[in-house]
Amino acid sequence: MPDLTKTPVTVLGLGAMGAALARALLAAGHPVTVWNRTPRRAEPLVAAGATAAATAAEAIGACPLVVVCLLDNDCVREVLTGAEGELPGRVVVNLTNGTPGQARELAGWVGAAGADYVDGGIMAIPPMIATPSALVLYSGSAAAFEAHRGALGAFGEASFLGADPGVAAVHDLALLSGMYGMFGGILQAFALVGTTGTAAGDFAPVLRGWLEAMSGYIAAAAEQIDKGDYAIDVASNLAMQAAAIPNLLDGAAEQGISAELLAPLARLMARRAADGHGHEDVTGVIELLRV
Ligand code: FVH
Repeated sequence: MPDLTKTPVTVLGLGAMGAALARALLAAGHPVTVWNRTPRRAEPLVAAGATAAATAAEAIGACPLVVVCLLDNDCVREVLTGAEGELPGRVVVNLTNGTPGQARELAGWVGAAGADYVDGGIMAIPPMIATPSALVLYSGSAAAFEAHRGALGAFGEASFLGADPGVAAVHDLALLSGMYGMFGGILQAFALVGTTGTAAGDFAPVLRGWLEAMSGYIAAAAEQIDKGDYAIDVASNLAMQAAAIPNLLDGAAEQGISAELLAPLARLMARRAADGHGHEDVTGVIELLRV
């Protein structure tokens, strides 16, 4: 049974993530109204206690807090445009992945339609929602975030990053950039070692141990970047690394593996070393990213 003292919440979008968000709100006792383009996806949530709305407009009209989690921000704009008349007085929390520019544009559009806007980035996969490992980044209307901090806390740790609606997306994309860089390296490693007949499962603990040992680079790089000094505490200088990294490309080619994931980084390292920074750390490559 929903707790009638808790804020009623609408969830638009019942894909893997939207459904997990709706379930978390139900588990926290909120009355929940759901809408999805394909209505049958609402059925398990209705069985769990949610109310299904026939249209997005009906769903938005049902609750003061509207959580949106669709495939992309084109869908969000399309769905909200069709329900614009119900927006005045609502708080829209958009947890759809997107760019900072999209978030700022949506904030302006939603604001002009009479609703408060908070953008969000979910740093979790659906099974992590409502566990202590889930982090959700928010930015936009501080008053709207504070008013609904309790409900948003149902998803996991809620971190508010400021009034610029684009900031949460920047942090989200930065964290995902780190993740995809790691994924790329991991795939390259498995592909390369697989050419020797080594099973991925056998290599996995070795790779994990190595990456964990190298994770200290995050803090070391942060210190160099914040000081703007890439020559401090250099354990393995760029000249050495720039000389070694072609071996990663050439060795992959010898083994019949593409090195296209690594080639751009190798090019930047060579450029930075050729620019006279060989005595510094690889961290200085960040200067070439600041175009
Ligand atoms: N799942 C994850 O691991 C990540 C974790 C971090 C955050 N992302 C972002 O969350 C958004 C939604 O992701 P999702 O996992 O729920 O995605 P799907 O399961 O593919 O569901 C997509 C929903 O979007 C609806 N939809 C698609 N196109 C339209 C449209 N033109 N009009 C209205 N709704 C649309 C779709 O509806 P249907 O196909 O069931 O009718 C789903 O509800 C996303 O930004 C991730 O990057 C997830």
